[in-house]
Amino acid sequence: MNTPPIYVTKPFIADDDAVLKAVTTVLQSGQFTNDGGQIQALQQELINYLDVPNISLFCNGTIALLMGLKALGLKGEVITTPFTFPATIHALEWLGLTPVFCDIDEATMCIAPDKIEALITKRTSAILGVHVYGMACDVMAIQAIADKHQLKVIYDAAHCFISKLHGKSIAHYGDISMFSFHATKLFSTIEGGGLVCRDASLPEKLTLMKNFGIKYEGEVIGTGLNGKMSEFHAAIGRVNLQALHQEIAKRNRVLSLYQQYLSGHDGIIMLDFPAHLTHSLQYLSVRLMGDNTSSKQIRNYIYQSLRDENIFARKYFYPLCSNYPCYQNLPSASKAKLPIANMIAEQILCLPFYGDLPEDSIAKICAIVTQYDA
Ligand code: T4K
Repeated sequence: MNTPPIYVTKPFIADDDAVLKAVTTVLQSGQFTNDGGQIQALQQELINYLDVPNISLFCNGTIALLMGLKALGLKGEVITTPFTFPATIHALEWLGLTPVFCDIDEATMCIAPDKIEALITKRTSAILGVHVYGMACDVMAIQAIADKHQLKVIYDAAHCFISKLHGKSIAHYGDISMFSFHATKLFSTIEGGGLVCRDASLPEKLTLMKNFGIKYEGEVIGTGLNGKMSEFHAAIGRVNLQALHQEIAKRNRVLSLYQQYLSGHDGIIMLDFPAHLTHSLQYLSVRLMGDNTSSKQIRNYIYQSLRDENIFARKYFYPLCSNYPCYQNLPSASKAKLPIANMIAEQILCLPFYGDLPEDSIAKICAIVTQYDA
């Protein structure tokens, strides 16, 4: 095969000179990690960019989520969605919390608020929603349920760095929101993650937790781990943040080309962002319909047809977390209780989506995708 591969994404990074200069600055400073100047600067720049009250930085999104859940002191059961990346559910399991799977809403593919209350027990301590692909959970309905039952609300906002809901960053909703700054994310520190907290006292607690619980030299005041972001990652993040507007403009162009090429095909459903939610520009997912029995087959044919052309779409998030061997025996994991999630996981395909994707590649991808929906 001669054509170069096209992957689901291509990491966005600022130009080489800016990155090398940033790395050199860290090298010359002699401070490579442990809460140095780059971390402090990136933290403030992100607070300004997102217009959020605080942000704590971590070595990746998974550890950020794990530490956020721990900082909230959750116990027992957490109601969550099966339609997510494994990290979301594993973070619960690693803390000894029991995930209770709730079905998803067909339009948003996020946790279905009308199905949450039936799952609440005396052991429930929180609701963990995922803003899948940047579609927002119904944050108002979820908060109302949480208030009524005195539950915490955590959002996995890994896909939503630039998402604005009702005019403000999506991280304003819930007790804690987690961003991933992985290389595959729109804004990246190569590996990295961030937590935005409603409770203004939590960031200080998190600073201790991600540094072994060390307050001062010789004084450990709690159980901590190592969740720190390095100075190199922070420095690269800073130059990426400055250049991000370029990638955002390019992705908007790619998005509108996909919209043009895929419009008019009833069997291909693109994400429908409501007026009060900005597009996250993170994934280009399509739901491939067909009749009830054939949608999985169609999705898999298209996936394979693309691969045959060296184009690597992804089935995020198939299989569902509730169908993994480590979770499938949970009472809430039964397929009969999660009909929408099980259906959508077999229909979804994330197509290549990044700023430098050329129009002829988009046209080729869409020609393959639409061949089953004449
Ligand atoms: N919650 C949610 C809802 C998430 O989606 C994620 C991560 C997390 C939590 C956890 O956040 P982190 O702890 O990762 O910060 C990728 C990413 O590794 C993962 O961050 C992301 N979600 C997930 C949806 O996608 P994989 O297993 O698909 O990665 P991989 O290596 O197959 O990469 C996908 C494609 O990207 C490759 O086919 C090629 C391209 N690529 C990737 C990398 C890493 C590159 O071109 N260059 C690269 O350096 O998980």
